Amino acid sequence: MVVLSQPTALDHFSLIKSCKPTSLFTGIPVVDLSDSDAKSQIIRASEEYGFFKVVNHGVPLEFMTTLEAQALKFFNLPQPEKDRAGPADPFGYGSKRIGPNGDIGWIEYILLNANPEIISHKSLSIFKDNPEISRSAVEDYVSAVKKMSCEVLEMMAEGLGSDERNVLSKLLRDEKSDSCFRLNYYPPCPELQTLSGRNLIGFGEHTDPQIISVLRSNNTSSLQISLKDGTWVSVPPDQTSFFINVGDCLQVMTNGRFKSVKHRVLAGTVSSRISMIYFGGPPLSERITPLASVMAEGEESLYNEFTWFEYKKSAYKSRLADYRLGLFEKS
Ligand code: GA4
Repeated sequence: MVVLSQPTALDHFSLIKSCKPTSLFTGIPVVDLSDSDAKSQIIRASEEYGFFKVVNHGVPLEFMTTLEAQALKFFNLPQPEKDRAGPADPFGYGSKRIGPNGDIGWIEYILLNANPEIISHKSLSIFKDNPEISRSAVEDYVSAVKKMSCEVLEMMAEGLGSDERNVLSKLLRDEKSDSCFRLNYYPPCPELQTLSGRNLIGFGEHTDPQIISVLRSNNTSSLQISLKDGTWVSVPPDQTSFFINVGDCLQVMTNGRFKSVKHRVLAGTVSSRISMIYFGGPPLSERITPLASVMAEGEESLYNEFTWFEYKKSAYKSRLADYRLGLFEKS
């Protein structure tokens, strides 16, 4: 039996050998969205890291701080009150269990469908039953972040030589876009101090299945990304900026030119981490194939064609750390 109710028993959680958590990586590319050269910076960063930070992004700081404060109020509620918003299936409140296949992390979260019609729907129980988090704060935040994500995708499309500037952004703007939004809370784990030389996993290593993910966190440095050579590095936090991840679909749409970035979050000993992530995905029926503009003459797709529905179905059968694109690679 899996014992999840004893936070002191860390036996069921993943522990990894410490990897110099204090050394922050100084090489994360920073893209100033107001810079005339932003699109080539985005392309370079997506090729080299599949990850970059954006500044001058235009999302009001107030949207971030308001939602963070509300999320903290919710996560600080007594457990039985939070449990009423769960279990996540996949949407709703979740604690420790990530996905349907046995992945466990030192985390609590709320997962929502990011479709504006669904968020605004009167019957959505999360806002009815949990007044700590207001519908308007989520709407303001998600719509501003989605707008900025579309701008980034438009710069990307231009940088990739597409003459259709909205070839990527239209997938997020589509009313049937299958995007989601996640509030993650990583409680501090004081018992960690006794785990000399080891770290507790908050959210295990994985790549994001969608096109693009846009993350904002508080001032904690527990997010790590894996570099091309496989080394894990810690991302210096910046609570006024956003971090962008290339997702699996974008890897396919660039025929492997951009790599979807492997990342993970470690648990902290004293401070709690809070992050908010918008996952921009295409409509379920969308066929995911390389963009014409990325293909050299005679170049073939590295992947068998699939729809987002097929990919998502297969993702939900996988474990978090699996290389999900492997099943779709041409042999
Ligand atoms: C990773 C990215 C997003 O958080 C997410 C996750 C989803 C979930 O938590 O329900 C998944 C995970 C994520 C990938 C593989 C499957 C599905 C948990 C899991 C084990 C919401 C998503 O879209 O894919």
